[in-house]
Amino acid sequence: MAVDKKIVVFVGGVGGAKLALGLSHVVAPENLTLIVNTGDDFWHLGLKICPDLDTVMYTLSDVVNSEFGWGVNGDSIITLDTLTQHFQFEPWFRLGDKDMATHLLRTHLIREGHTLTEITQFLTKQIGVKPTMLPMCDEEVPTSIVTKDQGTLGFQEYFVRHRWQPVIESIEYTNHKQAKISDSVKSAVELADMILIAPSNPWLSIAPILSISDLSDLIQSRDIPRVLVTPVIGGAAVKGPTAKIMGELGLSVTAESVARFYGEVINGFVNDIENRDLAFDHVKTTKFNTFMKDLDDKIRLSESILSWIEGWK
Ligand code: FO1
Repeated sequence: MAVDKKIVVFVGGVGGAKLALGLSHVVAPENLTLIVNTGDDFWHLGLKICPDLDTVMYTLSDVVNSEFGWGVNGDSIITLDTLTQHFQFEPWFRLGDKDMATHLLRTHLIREGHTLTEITQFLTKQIGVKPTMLPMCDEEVPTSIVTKDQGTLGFQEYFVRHRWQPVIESIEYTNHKQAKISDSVKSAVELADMILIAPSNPWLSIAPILSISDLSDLIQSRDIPRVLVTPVIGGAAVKGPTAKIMGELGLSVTAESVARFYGEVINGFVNDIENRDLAFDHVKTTKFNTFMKDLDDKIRLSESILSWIEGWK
């Protein structure tokens, strides 16, 4: 399938990376731009860690750890084990030895004064990712989780250290009003023929992107297909805490709740065959099997979405 439209995809971590991989097999690289969440980024052991950027980068360069969905395939943890054995330091965030190379180089380049956009383009091209990958912005805009029982936690403390078990009261996106849309993100959105929102967690992965200064307005100003792929299938999320968070935020775990959350940002919705139909006037909908367990599923879903959008009048 030859797709000659310019496609921008907003994407978070593991779930979104699956669709990004499928699209990368059916869209020419010069026509595909992935704008990735950096609200999960943090500094750990002196290193700048960008989990979602790395998850997408490793997935598209075919080195991702397929069991976890993040990290590098066949990685060891000799450095972390040494921290424990020699210094009784118990790391709670698993950084593999091969993965560490990415964090070392990125941190070095940041200290040299390069922007995250420049660094991401350098790392992705070096490792062999063909589509353009952009961080949502160059500034740090860390997501914090206000919990009922543990106070306010940094994103990775909530997600990894506490295994997303604390009950969420609210989610805070910090510094997002001061952060600017980078020139690269702005021109990608302005030139796009269609925008897709990957089936990533709406509150933890996509909302941080949309919270950046005027990005949400810019997206809505584009009279093009702006299509969400459901992250909810049959009343559950495929992986991770989406369903749990929806319950804690007082929402029913349905595709409809997710579509409502995005409001006017979307005008198209790819629902799953297991979900109830949506009835929204301003949103065109279709239904596919959106569960992606292998590469064929990812390619098939990508092709189905793009052919459906091609048929829009
Ligand atoms: N997720 C975990 O559940 N445990 C980890 O120890 C962990 C380490 C890790 C290291 C590098 C990286 O790029 C990702 C890592 N992740 C880990 C995944 C990541 O924290 C989350 O999946 C995302 O932030 C949510 O999208």
